[in-house]
Amino acid sequence: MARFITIEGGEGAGKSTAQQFLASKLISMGLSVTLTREPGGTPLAEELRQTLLNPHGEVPVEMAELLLLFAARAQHIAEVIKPALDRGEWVICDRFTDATYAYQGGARGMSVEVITQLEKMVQGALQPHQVILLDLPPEVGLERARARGELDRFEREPMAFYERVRSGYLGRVRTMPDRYTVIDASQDLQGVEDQLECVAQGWLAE
Ligand code: T5A
Repeated sequence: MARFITIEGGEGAGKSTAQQFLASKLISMGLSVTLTREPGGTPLAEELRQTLLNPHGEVPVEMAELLLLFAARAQHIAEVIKPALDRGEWVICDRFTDATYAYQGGARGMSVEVITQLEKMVQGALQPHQVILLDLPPEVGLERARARGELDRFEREPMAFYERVRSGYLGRVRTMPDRYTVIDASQDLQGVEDQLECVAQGWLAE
């Protein structure tokens, strides 16, 4: 049965690494898996990603940033996510709308009601079956991100911004606990992967 799984967390939390690990586990169990990411996932959405993450270009105003994220999402859902789910595949997406609530809602302070309206317009009934939240203190994740080279536009905010992102995610976990699996991402990679393996085994046992 098709499943839509999203992986969330702050900068450098280990989302891409976790995505690859989960995919290898699911594929070894005989499942078809589509890996994708947000913003991005289609040629047009990847162009919008470049615009959004560019640290040197014109800075989008908050509403433009929000609308560009949902424009990319609309394209991504129509071209990649829904077709893969319709084919019966598992879709593992590196970030989705929970990131919008955490970054644009929690950290930028944009209206949650506006985000919810856009979510309904763009997604209809589509929601992740499960969200994996890789939680860690922002300074740990930023250190990992910095070790990789030039920082994108979202990686140049003051520390308070990332604290609000983290609180935004954890606030959503408190209100919708069944939606999330929270993993302590500050532990070493082996520890994270052991927990992810348990999560994958649990899905397959359902
Ligand atoms: N955004 C996105 C919004 O504001 N709103 C939205 O709606 C959406 C969808 C996208 C940016 O867009 C913003 C948020 C983001 O800032 P991104 O590339 O998706 O950017 O996000 P980043 O967090 O910048 O992604 P990164 O690639 O930097 O981080 P990952 O994927 O979380 O981390 P990963 O797996 O690449 O790992 C980073 C490094 O840490 C190591 C890895 O080997 C790698 O070197 N690592 C570990 N080291 C030690 N212990 C562990 N447990 C480790 N796990 C990984």
